[in-house]
Amino acid sequence: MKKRDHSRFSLQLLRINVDRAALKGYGTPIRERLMTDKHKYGIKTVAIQTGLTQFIIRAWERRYDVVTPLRTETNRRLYSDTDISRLTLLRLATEAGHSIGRIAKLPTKKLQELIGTKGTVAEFSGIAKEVVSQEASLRFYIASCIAAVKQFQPQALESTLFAASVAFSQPVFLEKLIAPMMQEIGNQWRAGTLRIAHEHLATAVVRTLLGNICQGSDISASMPNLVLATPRGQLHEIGALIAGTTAASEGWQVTYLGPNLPAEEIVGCAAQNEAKAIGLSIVYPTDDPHLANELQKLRRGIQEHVPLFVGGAGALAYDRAIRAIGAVRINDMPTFRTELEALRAQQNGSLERVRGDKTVD
Ligand code: B12
Repeated sequence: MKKRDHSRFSLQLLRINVDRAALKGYGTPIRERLMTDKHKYGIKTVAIQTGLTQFIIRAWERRYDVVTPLRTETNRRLYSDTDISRLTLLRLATEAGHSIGRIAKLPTKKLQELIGTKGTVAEFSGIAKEVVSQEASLRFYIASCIAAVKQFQPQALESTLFAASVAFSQPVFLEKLIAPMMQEIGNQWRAGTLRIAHEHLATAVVRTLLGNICQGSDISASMPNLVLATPRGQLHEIGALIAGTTAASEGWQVTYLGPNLPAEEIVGCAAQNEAKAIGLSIVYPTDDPHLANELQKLRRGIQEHVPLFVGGAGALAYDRAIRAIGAVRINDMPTFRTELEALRAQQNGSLERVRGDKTVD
């Protein structure tokens, strides 16, 4: 059974690339650009890669001359990697609140500064190079996401997250972008700079995106099943979804049940699915007197050999109850990945042994 590529769910690799011509300023003559920069993308592809609509791209070209695509004999527009980079930067800058009219003519470097991605520009002899460090890039994606949330723009949040899911590996996307972004939203909510409505909008978009990734991927009957939920009384589910997405990329078939599930429901699903493991997320509250009892019910209901993993910011508070039922408390995603991998290897091993025995028979 193959593990999935961490960037498997990406439709196309969107990278913030720039060529030497772009670094010198965008106004390089067309003939020179032709020699250095291949114009090979139609407007549909550019729209997917930049997160802009075709309508906006045409309007920005017409009104602000933001890029100058070449034309085929049949008058179709053809864009280059540099055009895609520039349009992406313009989108992020406008989503961060800058007016397109004011920034349309800025050179690429200035645009990067504007959205906080001023990194060391790697100068190589090739054409397309990554221009921003991963950290800087993550910062601007998080900033753009929060800007979209502040403006109540779910589509902008969705397309920025989509672009980020393409730009980074899955562990980086989940743990260095989604998790800190949600934490930042929580901090701003507590500080009063974001409203509950902002947090709800962000949660809805993130929930749909992660839900689609973790449930919508190639499901094969041979993949072991992991049932994931949050126990009764626990309403925070993004951590569980991050764990589910991680498990899916490790080759598990994930059945995500959502938040606030009574133990008997988790047990029923695990039995029907012949689950090979169960994952729970605990965040808040951290002093629920009923939770230990829920955990015990769960342990009693599932088969002895099925491991139970418990993660989440609030799990430590229930450490005793977790130990008492022989569950494994997980502190970080790399550990979860290692545990899942070991479990799968162990199960593959016993399968091989069973097959071996049958051959002897
Ligand atoms: C979104 C949100 C909500 C949403 C949740 C919606 C949903 N469908 O999930 C709603 C609106 C319901 C909500 C409600 C409340 N919330 Co709230 N919420 C948040 C917020 C902003 C994001 C939560 C989140 O997604 N975090 C990001 C995830 C990625 O972090 P995580 O869960 O810890 O997961 C990480 C790891 O722990 C691990 N992990 C998690 N689970 C699992 C499972 C397994 C198996 C594994 C291996 C790993 C793992 O993976 C993740 C990546 O590293 C947080 C802010 C924050 N700092 O988290 C506040 C926060 C958790 N909420 C808080 C509070 C106070 C509340 C309310 C009491 C507010 C109120 N006054 O009503 C209620 C409580 C409701 C209830 N009865 O439980 C506080 C909790 C403080 C505390 N611990 O004491 C926080 C921290 C906000 C804050 N800064 O004050 N909230």
